[in-house]
Amino acid sequence: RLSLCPEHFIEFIEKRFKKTIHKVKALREVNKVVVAVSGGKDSVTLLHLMHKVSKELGFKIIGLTIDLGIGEYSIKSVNKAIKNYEMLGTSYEIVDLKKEYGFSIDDIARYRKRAGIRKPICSVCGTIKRYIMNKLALDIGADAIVTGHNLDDIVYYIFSTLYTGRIKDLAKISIYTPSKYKLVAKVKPLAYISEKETLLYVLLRRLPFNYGVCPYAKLRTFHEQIRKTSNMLEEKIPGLKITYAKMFLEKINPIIYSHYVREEKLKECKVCGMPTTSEICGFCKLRSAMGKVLKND
Ligand code: Q46
Ligand code: ZN
Repeated sequence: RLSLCPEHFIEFIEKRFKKTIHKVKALREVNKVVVAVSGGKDSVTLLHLMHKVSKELGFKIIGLTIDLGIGEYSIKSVNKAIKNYEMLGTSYEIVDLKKEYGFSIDDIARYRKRAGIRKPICSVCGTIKRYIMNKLALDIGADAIVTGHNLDDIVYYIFSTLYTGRIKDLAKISIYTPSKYKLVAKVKPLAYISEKETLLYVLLRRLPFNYGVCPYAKLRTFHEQIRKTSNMLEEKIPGLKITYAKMFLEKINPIIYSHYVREEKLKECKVCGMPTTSEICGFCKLRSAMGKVLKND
């Protein structure tokens, strides 16, 4: 409900960001942190805020951008991410999915059915991103990975897991996931900052970002409906989204987590050595299925 001038809005966002980090005690005693940067408004905001916090708390950040191979959208996203790294003088890694692993997200969209992949594109894309983030963090010995999930994403996860009755997934929603056997800790420091606020932040600070939308995002119709509905409610009841997310993450989640989540035993994937609950990890299965289809094409 605040009316702020540009300067105080920027200050307000920075304060909220730091407050979240201190609250979840996530970035204490870390030396190296991977910042996942797609080049969109959320991750560009994340990078600039993390850059500031890393100087104050004394740790090193390494940007990670994955070139997913989604036509023009990926070209623009990677370029914007690099512009921001160079602006800040941050070290970074670009992982080209096609060059590194032989397939792109566009290949998945085209050959998904032939490869026997039943999951929606965005769900496959999520698996790929999580795998690459964790692999890089392990390879360089990072203590944590921070991602640009914002308040709207958190509200959506809560709503969709509740709606579909995925209680374990609901219980796992959190701002901070500690590390366990070869899975590097994950932090979502933008959890209490909305997408409208990250957009304002990058615009007011005149930061380069890709304002385009991934062409596959339109396939997420349920996601879009929830987004529209929660924004409509927010207009009528300002502050609803943040109250909803805070109540869930801070009051309800700790109770249901201890009740529903049992520690799964992780082991090394027989192909790549990364952590998995089965013999071969989801990423290797996907890579092998895509490899076969692309070889025969
Ligand atoms: S990049 Fe990947 Fe998103 Fe595009 S394919 Fe879906 S998940 S929409 S954040
Ligand atoms: Zn594997």
